[in-house]
Amino acid sequence: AQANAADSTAQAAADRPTFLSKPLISDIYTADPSAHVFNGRIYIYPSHDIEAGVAENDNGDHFAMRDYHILSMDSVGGKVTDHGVALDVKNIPWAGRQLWAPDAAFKNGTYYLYFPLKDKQDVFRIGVATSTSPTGPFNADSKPIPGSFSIDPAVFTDTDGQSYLYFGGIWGGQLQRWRTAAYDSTVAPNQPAAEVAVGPKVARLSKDMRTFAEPVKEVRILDENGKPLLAGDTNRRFFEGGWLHKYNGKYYFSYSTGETHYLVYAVGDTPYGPFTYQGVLMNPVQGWTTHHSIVEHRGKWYVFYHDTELSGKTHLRNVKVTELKRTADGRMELIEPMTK
Ligand code: FUB
Repeated sequence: AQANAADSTAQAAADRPTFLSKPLISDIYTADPSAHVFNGRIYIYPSHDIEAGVAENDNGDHFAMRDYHILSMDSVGGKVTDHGVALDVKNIPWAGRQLWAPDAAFKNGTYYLYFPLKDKQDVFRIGVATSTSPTGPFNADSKPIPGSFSIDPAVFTDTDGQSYLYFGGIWGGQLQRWRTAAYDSTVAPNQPAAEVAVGPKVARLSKDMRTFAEPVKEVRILDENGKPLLAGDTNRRFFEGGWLHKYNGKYYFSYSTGETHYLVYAVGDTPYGPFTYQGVLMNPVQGWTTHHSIVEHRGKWYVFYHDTELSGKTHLRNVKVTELKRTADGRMELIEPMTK
């Protein structure tokens, strides 16, 4: 019996995954890390996961987050500082529930925090809050951004100073319910496989960074033949968590494929696309979701992402970072986040 117990302990140890990177902090759960470099320092704008006691379902009700903490570090590998509560749902006038993945931007002396939140009608909208400090505290505008909907805002500021807000996520993120200008809660989460997949959205931001300067546009993601990706192409089509960065004059749009668990990317010639699918950037992590950002710091590029190493639970995640490497022609090298 003793030999059997030793065998099964050894087997359990052998079955445990080996992770590529360590959690950046372990005293709170964090996810969806949007990283930016402001004044030479790395700031991370993550979700703050909590055990809210809400049963798990396909709508993501168990992701019942209530505030944001901002993290910062001087450099990757350096000490990570948790700056405490930067924005609490109780201080957002239009709040219903669920503070999901945020992002941030800086313009003309002000820091802008963009956040998805369900309004009092249980419809996801995107709000904005401002601060004079990258770590807050942030003051939320009294209403969401007019015309905004769904989740996962990501701001990209181009070299000409124009800023764009990318957003959207299907299933619990409600993007599929906006096939027309009117919200329709009866639309099924999964589209018929042969339809063109619902795409993420983009709008240029006004100078005030609080409103859209133009009607919201669909971001088109094409295959190698110039055809739009189809809904049934679940290994490649957009699910949620879009991120835009520029490298060598090209625009890289990366995102999560959701239930197939990949981070993938597509490349285009303008911030609006169209973007042509290129391949997988990161293989599946431990946990159902992964959500990432890509940022350059001191001449190296990094991918911030999350998994569930600390908790083993889908809704209690921890943020991580790893270096992004590219081939000479600008392709991203595949990241393997764990060995099993
Ligand atoms: O954190 C809640 C949701 O999970 C995010 O908005 C998605 O991107 C996924 O990471």
